[in-house]
Amino acid sequence: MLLAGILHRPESEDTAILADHCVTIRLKTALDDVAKIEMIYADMYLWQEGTPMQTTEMHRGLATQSNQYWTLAVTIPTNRLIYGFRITDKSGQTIGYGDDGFFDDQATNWAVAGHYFHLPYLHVSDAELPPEWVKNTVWYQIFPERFANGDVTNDPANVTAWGQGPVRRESFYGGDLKGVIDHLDDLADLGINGLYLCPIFTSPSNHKYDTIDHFEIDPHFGTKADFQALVDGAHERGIKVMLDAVFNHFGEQSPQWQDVIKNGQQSRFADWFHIHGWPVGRDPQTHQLNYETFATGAAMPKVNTQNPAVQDYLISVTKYWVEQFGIDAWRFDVADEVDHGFWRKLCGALRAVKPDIYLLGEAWHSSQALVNNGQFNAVMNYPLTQPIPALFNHELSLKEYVGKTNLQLTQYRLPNQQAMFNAIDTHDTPRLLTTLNGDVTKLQAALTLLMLLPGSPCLYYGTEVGVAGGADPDNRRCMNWQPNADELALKAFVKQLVGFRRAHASALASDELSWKIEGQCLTLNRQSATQLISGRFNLGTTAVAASATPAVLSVGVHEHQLLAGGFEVSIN
Ligand code: ARE
Ligand code: CA
Repeated sequence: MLLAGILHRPESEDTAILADHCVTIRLKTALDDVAKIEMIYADMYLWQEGTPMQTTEMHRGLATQSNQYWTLAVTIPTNRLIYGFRITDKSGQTIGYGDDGFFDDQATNWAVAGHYFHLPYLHVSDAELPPEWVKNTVWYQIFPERFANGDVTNDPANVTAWGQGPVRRESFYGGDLKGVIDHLDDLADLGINGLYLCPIFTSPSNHKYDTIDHFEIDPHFGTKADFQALVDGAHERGIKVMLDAVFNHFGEQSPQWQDVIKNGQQSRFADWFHIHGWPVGRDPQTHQLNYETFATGAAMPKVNTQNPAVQDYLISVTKYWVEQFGIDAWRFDVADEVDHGFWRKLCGALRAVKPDIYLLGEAWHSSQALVNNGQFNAVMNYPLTQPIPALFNHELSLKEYVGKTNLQLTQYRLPNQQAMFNAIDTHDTPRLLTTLNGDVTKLQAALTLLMLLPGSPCLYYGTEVGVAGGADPDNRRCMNWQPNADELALKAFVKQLVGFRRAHASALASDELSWKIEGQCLTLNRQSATQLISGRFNLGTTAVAASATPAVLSVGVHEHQLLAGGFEVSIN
């Protein structure tokens, strides 16, 4: 038995409280090594008084390229659990595995309390369950400067005509909040029920990640009255609203930073930033900045979020937009470069005013330390979504894709997995259509796979009408408000797909997920208590027989054949 491949850690992602009295236990072994695992468990006090241990066989769960996961959901009437694992490998060797490591699988050994892992008491509050509504949400991300210009009177000077390229770093096109309000019916018609707006607070740039005033709407975007109308209009249509907060840094034109420049060490904001020398600026010899920033430019001075005055200020900002305008969620920019202590205070303060708020951190990598632990419900789940275009571009084999995806699906507990923000493309990445070299069928397939995976999927504005674009800033082209017939057909498909996802949101949130690779056909099965949803993708170069069950959604199915590049979704 490959003991080195075996691992379980209590109160980690390996134990997920799903509800009161209900916990899922997970264990990892080496791939293709183990034949069977039984979990042996009890309430410690009842066991000490003579109640026998229970033994239940674990289920074979997801497999990565190197490991097999095994899971078991158990109901614990007393909420107290001690447990160990009896592991049998393919050669028939059996061992015990518990809190003090591996031991001989003899009845006497199992009578030693020290051999058991302990979950001394399950508190459902410790599960930090994300708000229920998130797993039923299909998001739509808007970069406000480029979505729609609803009010030309608030346009910045020298706007470029709508849709005229190329998009430059400094371009302005005049998009605003009124433009979003004007199209709420279109968005509701598309079927989305969450809106994620990139920053809208006062800032000199078109992207507004360099905030000047966190308490004001940028005048080129509109007024607070406009914003209230946007939130109310969205809510009337059942659409939640998420704003983007940039707390890792301020814009260099913020009054706080300007005060530091003006008053130096005497500034009351001197401790609001990470400054290592005076006067602030570049060292005349080395040309290095003597203060910390976002990335390496000078324009975004990094904020000292360990300073209690800064904490109070930023917390008041987030509460203001929740309490005054009723927003439903916050996305926190560069969350991974801000201290956990501050996030805990901020998230706690927000949950105190709105218990079902969705709090999302921006991080591009495995972020267990940011999820729960008093912090975010989820992170931006790029590690799960980025292999999707790679699959359809044949940059990953089917097996590699499945291994990578399963690895990501094991990174967080199921309730967080269901709340992960699954965007394939955003304002920070090339657009999906461009990554897929303009292939609309691949785009449809990629979006379908996204919608079949656990998590809260997001569409980047314009995806539904064929907006293309390379890396930033080309990925921020103007919304296409004059779609041609092909683009309208794509929009109709996306609408159907979003409708399908929303109709089956609870089945698609389950953790019963399995893959089947047959030649160049990849099938993703999502099994719920009542139905089996299957998505089958033909990544090969020849047609194969279509599934016997009529597809509820398909592209490239013709005369009972699933054509090369085609896909079908069926329900049994
Ligand atoms: C742009 C260009 C820069 C250029 C700069 C100067 O991208 O190359 O030097 O302009 O004009 C905002 C704007 C950007 C702007 C940036 C700086 O939207 O257009 O950059 O400000 O002025 C990493 C971070 C992640 C960050 C991305 C962009 O970890 O937090 O980089 N994302 C957020 C927002 C951005 C925003 C900022 C942060 C700053 O979503 O829109 O930028 O507020 C890997 C790594 C990631 C890395 C990712 C992308 O996969 O794992 O950590 O993300 O690549 O680089
Ligand atoms: Ca405008």
